[in-house]
Amino acid sequence: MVGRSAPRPGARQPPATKSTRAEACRNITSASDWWQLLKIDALTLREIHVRLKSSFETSFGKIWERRILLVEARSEGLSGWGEVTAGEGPFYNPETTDTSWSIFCNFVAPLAIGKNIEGPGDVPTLFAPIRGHEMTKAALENALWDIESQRRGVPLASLLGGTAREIACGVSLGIQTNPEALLSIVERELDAGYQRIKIKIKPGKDLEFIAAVRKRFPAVRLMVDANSAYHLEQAAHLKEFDAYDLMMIEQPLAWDDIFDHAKLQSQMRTPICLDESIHNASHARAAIELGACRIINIKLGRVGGHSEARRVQEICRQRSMPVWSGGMLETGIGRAHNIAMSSLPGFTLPGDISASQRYWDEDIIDPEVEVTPKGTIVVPTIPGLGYSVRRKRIEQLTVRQQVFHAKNSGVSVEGAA
Ligand code: OSB
Ligand code: MG
Repeated sequence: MVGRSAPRPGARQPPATKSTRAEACRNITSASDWWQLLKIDALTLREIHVRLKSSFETSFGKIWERRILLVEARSEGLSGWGEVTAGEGPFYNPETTDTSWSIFCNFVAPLAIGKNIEGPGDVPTLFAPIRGHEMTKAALENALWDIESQRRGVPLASLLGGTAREIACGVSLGIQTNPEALLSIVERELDAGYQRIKIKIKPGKDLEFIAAVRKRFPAVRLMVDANSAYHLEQAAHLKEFDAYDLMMIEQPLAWDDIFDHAKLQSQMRTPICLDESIHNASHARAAIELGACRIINIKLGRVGGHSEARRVQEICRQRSMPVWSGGMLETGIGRAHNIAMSSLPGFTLPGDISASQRYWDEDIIDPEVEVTPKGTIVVPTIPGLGYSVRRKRIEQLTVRQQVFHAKNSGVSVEGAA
């Protein structure tokens, strides 16, 4: 499906009558209905404000209040949801909540609204003229995958090619003031069942913390994430990490580098995992062929949506490179998409996908994401995202929204602050 062009003029059109949700599902399930196009009738972009239960500190900053954009797409009575995973500032990657709002309203929505496409696999081609802005494009593409799985009456995970019934979960722990504070959090998360611990590090807050966790928990599956806080000149220091039996060090060098990571990997025993530098399947191929990493973190937003995420995992699987799903402090909508993606065959390592209650007092989906005592999430088996979206709660949290309607001639836009 990936890479197909937009529908040709004269292609058969979907029925003119407005289907109910049940009819829409029925209409598409028979094999003879393969031609039924996915019609993008309306889009709503919302900004919600939500407060994390506790602050989260990385090498690039500390966050407590989140400003998150949600995309709702509508097609013939069905509604699908996606989440923009950009941060509030351009410190993880160049996208932010505000750049995303602007790019979505000015470029992404106008390209998509009113279009009839064969399926969400056509979206990368549709958005190809827009360079970068992967997280913004991903939110809409993923919303359409949600709709497509409802149209076909299959769970999103199966539609994507996922086979796992449960996915393995780890936690990502922010930088703490001292090793003792970190140890008590690690203990709590291991008691909750999580299968691996990731700790955020930066120069001055690394070896002492790693050594303390390793000493107290000799057998724990442990990894670190530097979020680009080091330079190749610090290779001798980074090599000291080899003494602690880490599963991997995530993105030690620059956010846009692959080449220096290859130089560093050739000097280190600890596997390097790339996060920030991998935006698409071709970056993944370059990183693998250069020997820049031994593991890849796939973030659905960072690579532009489910289509590209599948291509990245496929390239990695062919080359026996393990992958896992990263997280971006998402609400339940982004989390549900990450769960579906993680059911794909290449995802052999525990991801940064943990329970809603670790982040939020109250999530925006029902049921909330829960983790079993053995540190897994059960992949939903109902059509769509597998969780219902709590529209009332979202409305309460919304600070601005913009609605785009397909009209016979062009687009109509309706905004509300
Ligand atoms: O590098 O994985 C990262 C959060 C924000 C930005 C970057 C990262 C992270 C996390 C959190 O590690 C993962 C999560 O629990 O969602
Ligand atoms: Mg990371």
